[in-house]
Amino acid sequence: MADRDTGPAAGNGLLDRRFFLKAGAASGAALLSAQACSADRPPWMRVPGAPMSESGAPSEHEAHLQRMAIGSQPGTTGAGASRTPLELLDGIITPSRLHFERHHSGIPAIDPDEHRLVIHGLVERPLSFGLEALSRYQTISRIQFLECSGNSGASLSAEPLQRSCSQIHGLVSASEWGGVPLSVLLQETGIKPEGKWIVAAGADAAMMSRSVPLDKVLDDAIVALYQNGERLRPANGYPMRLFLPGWEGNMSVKWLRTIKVVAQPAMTKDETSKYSDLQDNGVAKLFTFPMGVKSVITSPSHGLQMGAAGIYQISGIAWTGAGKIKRVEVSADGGKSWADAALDEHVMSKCLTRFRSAWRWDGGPAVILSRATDEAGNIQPTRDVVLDGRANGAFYHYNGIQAWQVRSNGEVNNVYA
Ligand SMILES: Nc1nc2c(c(=O)[nH]1)N[C@H]1C(S)=C(S)[C@@H](COP(=O)(O)O)O[C@H]1N2
Ligand SMILES: [Mo]
Repeated sequence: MADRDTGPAAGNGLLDRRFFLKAGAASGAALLSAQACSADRPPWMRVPGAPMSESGAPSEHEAHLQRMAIGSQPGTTGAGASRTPLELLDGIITPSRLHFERHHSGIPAIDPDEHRLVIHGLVERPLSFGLEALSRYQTISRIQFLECSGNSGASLSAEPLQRSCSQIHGLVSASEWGGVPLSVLLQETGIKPEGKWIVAAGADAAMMSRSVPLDKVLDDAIVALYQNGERLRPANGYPMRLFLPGWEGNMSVKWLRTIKVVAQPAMTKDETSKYSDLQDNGVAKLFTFPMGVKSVITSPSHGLQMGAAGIYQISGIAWTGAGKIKRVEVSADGGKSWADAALDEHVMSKCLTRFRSAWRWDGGPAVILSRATDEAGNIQPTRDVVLDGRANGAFYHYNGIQAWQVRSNGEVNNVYA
């Protein structure tokens, strides 16, 4: 095995990203003798298996795979969030049942036959669309992420909180979203020349409403009807939601009910008192729409236990509102040296990208981190850079580098590096 270019790529045991391709040497599997292969058949091979079913469910052995850190505002039931268990998943698609949820007043019980989407305001012809009418248009689908701009807000805490990756960063998920381009519906209604924004509102009791510039709407906004091939789940906007690829999740209004074309943003509560970032100088930044370039190592991460010293895969997800992820670097020595991680085959615009690095852990303490760069040239900032100029308590739009400290006993802690 002389010609391997799979040696060290950076400090503290980080190996070349082609290590797993070339070496195949990491295997933790035990070698078997031919005799052992013909050993007694296990019980499940001695009886016929279970029959078919109308709808699938995860293995009973995977019952721990659930949404995490579910919390509601005091005095409410459905105003809160649940998080995707990032550290227990691989790949880039979030199973629909594990997509994070963020509701301001719970999940409305909408009768799809009664629900209408009304487009009005500065249009030539106000129109009302039922689900059936919408379903006649040609739909498109794209695999893209949705991230709450409150995601990772826990990283603003003065001391690093000992929470899992999903507890800190689990307000991001990716799905195949299918639906009708909003531009197509606006062609039907026509837009008056003064129309420059839309105000989208939902059919929930919170009547979430957000202003969206028309450029974005005509670029890639869709009225989503499908999530991973099936109709939207109620929690994610059934029967229809606005989906704005790459932009802060709050704007992707669920249970979409009205779209009003307007000349100026409406300055709703959700774009002024909330989802804005107060600066040190007392001025609040409004309308931070695209989500910043970001990555996080999902494994190893806090709550996962390392075994014996040896070869490990460091794996995680990266994403950006600016388009595609171009590069992810990983460090195993607290940021002193970095090596390029391998990106999985599917690197798509405004989607999660899976990255992987090979690491020879020597069993000693180590601080591992990841840093993403996107095709627009944006580089994921350090925590200090994100915090610079922010007022205390301003917590939206955090995209700083996440560091995990691996301890000699195999525990993994959240640290600031
Ligand atoms: N109508 C309505 N739309 C909404 C919300 C809401 O509470 N009501 N929450 C918003 C927020 S803050 C986010 S992050 C996303 C979450 O979408 P999800 O629950 O499908 O993950 O929906 C947005 N759209
Ligand atoms: Mo959100």
